[in-house]
Amino acid sequence: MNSLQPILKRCKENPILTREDVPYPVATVHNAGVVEHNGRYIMLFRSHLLNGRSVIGRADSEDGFSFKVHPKPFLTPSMDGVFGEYEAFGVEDMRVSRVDDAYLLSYSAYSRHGVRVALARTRDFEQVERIALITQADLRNVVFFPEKFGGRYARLDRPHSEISPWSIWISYSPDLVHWGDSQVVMKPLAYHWDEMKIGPGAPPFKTDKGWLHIYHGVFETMSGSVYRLGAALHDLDEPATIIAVSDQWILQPEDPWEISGYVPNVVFTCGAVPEADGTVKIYWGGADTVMCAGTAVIKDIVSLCLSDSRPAL
Ligand code: BMA
Repeated sequence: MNSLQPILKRCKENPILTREDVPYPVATVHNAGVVEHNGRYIMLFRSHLLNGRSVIGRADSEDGFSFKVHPKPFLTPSMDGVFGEYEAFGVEDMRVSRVDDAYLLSYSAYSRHGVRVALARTRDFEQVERIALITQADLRNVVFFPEKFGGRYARLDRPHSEISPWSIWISYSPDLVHWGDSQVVMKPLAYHWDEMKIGPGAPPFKTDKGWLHIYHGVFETMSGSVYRLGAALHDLDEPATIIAVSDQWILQPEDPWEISGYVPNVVFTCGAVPEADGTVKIYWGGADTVMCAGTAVIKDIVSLCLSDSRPAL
């Protein structure tokens, strides 16, 4: 892979969604979960409101690249009960996974108590049912596997720690509410593009060689952090086992709207849509300001993981 023949090809219409496309006042459009539903692509994107707190908006598309935003936000902080207490500072970075006959929505819930992850569910993207706060503080970036393992749901997540660089963990649940059997599956690698911290990105999707997970990794430079995207393959039956992690990143900030914006030098994914033709559409926020998309051939990413692999732990 090199920048002349990238494995992940940027869409020439990038950025595909900006704040100018949103019919209510927002400062940014970024970090969106995306899923295919009834032949349409649904994007659930984060926006900073003009007070600096975030809400989730919805945009729909026929082709996965050209999106139209709904007139009202899809999810705003709850005003009631336990969700009201823990979402008061905003809702961020939603991921969407189809599991069984419903879509699971996980998002960061910010409050004066820290950041934790909430789980909601929808079947039609009209009615949204909040289910539970599924982590304590401080933890972000929950993505669900689309299938169960031994009857249990599985998720990847990213706890915060002062002892270890922030790493990717797996947890299981019989009912989506109670989670446990947690273990670390992948850690940042010293003096490497993801040495500072890593976190789950898009929900993993199935390939014939394993579950492919596009994650984010961060490197600290003299002028701040650089967020890039990488790829890891998890065992199909035992997702806690990582088969391979690509030594190289698959995307780094290069376009002007990735290098400069609300937070410079950031590409951050919350969603990828695998297609029947063997390609995958990958979506990322550029500089926490705009939404971008690109496509890759799935087997090229899998081959990169398998042919040029670094240790997971
Ligand atoms: C992370 C999260 C993301 C954000 C990224 C870059 O810590 O806050 O939502 O995209 O930083 O600013």
